[in-house]
Amino acid sequence: KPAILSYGERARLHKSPAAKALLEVIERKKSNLCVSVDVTKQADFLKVIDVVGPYACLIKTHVDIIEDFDPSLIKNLQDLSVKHDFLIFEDRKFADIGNTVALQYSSGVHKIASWSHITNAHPVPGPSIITGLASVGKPLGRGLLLLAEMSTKGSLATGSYTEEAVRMARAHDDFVIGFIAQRRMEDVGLLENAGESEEDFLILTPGVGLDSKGDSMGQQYRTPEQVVLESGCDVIIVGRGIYGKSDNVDVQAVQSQAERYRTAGWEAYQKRISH
Ligand code: 5FU
Repeated sequence: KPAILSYGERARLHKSPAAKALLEVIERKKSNLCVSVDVTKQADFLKVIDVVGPYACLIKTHVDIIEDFDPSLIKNLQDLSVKHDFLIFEDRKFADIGNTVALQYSSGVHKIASWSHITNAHPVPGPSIITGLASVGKPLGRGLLLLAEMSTKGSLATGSYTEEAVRMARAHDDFVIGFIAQRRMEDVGLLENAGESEEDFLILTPGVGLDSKGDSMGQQYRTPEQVVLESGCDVIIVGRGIYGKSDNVDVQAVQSQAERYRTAGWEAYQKRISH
């Protein structure tokens, strides 16, 4: 069995500028940790990002939950992304017809395509959602993730839905760089060793926690070891496990949790590639 390629080797082989950039940051910072910063005030948002930035390859946002949003937030976010060397992923979960998602991606208050290196979409409308988003994002060198699975109890994204998501991605691999999923999905034909063929989709995985199994609203957590080593995923996405309670940001605690998850994710990856 050939050795599993490192992030750095995959970065060299990858054709997508967005995927290549992400794989390069992962290798450079030795971090496969994406921090999800789901807080509602600009000041807290920027404070958490400044603290976790050194430990993260990617910062995931839900920009529409910021109550006091104004365009300066984007400039500050971009400055932090340069200062700490991370990419930005707006978790927008587009789900409409091509024409509408193209407008939602390019326009409105948030102008997501202008600052978010990576975004995501539900495959539910069919392939036209990808072509709609690609019409905006591809010329900018952006990358798209399809939601092939979700972390929540009772998710409908299973079985043939997941398979179709993979098929849609393959047909549009000039813009789709990977999936939000819970595992490598070898049963639907993704190679265990991404990068071994021409095809190399990234698997980014939410629902990661070291101290809790879930929340009261259907979220389910697994550990970095389960996600990266046992399930073959590439990037762990961690929110509340790191920033804790959003109404009271404890800088010291946030920093030590970011460090802890970064170490756990990287150790799981090192075990995976040495197998
Ligand atoms: F696609 C998904 C999914 O299947 N599960 C998720 O939890 C996305 N998420 C996001 O990851 C969700 O919207 C949150 O922003 C984040 C998980 O946050 P947590 O605080 O780690 O539970």
